[in-house]
Amino acid sequence: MDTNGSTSGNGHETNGRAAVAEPPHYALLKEKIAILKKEREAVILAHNYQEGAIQDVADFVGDSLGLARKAQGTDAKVILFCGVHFMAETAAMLCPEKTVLIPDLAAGCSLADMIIPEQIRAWRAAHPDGVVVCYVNTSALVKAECDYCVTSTNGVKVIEHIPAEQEILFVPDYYLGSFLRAKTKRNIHLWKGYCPAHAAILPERVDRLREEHPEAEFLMHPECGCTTKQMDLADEVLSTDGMVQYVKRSPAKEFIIATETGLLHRLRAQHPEKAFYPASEHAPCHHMQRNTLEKAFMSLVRMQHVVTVDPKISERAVRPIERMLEIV
Ligand code: CIZ
Repeated sequence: MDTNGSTSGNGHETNGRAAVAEPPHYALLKEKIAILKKEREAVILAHNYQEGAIQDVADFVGDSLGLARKAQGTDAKVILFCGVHFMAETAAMLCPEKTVLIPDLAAGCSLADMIIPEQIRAWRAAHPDGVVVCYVNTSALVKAECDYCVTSTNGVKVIEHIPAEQEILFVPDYYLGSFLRAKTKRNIHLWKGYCPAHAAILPERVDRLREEHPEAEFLMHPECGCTTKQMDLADEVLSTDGMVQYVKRSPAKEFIIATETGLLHRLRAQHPEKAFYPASEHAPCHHMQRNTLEKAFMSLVRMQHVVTVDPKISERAVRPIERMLEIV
């Protein structure tokens, strides 16, 4: 497998956690997926939060921005998108000529569900001069109402690109929005959405881990809610790909990672000599976990589940995404 997002995990990582063996049938399933992928002329894109076995069969593992770029750049006919629905929608909008599949159609996003188009229209009406900036964790229907899209990797750059005097309405993640407001010192109004997986990361456990591993660097995702008071204590506040890049550069040997636990697979596979401690054992995203290796296999067998976006919605929803891609 690739690359920048490459992993070579075997399900036996020990750096920072007990070894967990993969089910015995996974080896055969991985071989079958590799054969089917060729037959279907497919590429497999997997988000950093996907389970390790899916990351292992992927051609590219990354964050939503990296995956969107890979989707745009591939000449494969089929994209098996192992992530959640809004990410597959983005790939479908950027590559309307390709078939985009998702292993489980119910792999959604609780954060994205915290705002609907009518609420954006009402908020805009109350702030007629406001520019609406959405986090990538939003449905195509919501993106169609927005001016700019951001990811946690590029949020600061995109906000800084917007004229300084402009009032900004940020949806849906309150904590990422607070982080961007603190970083850019801009006039940003915040929607009060949050990610339940990141909300499950409790400051008490972070405090305990920091005591147990005083040499460890503490890397925190900006979606973390309860740990917001610890932002000042974090060595870095970073997106998932930001964490991957940071760990590569850092001489530290131990890290406390405050984000969805799927990222640990990639970090451990890339740095078997370093130890990674999850800031919460309870931070898997249940939507991400709906995709399994079996379902990825069945997706390629049955060419299911095809993700499409109504062209009238897509025409509007793709604009904030393209604006973002032009800036970063
Ligand atoms: O942009 C993404 O992929 C998300 C949702 C998180 C991150 O930090 O990578």
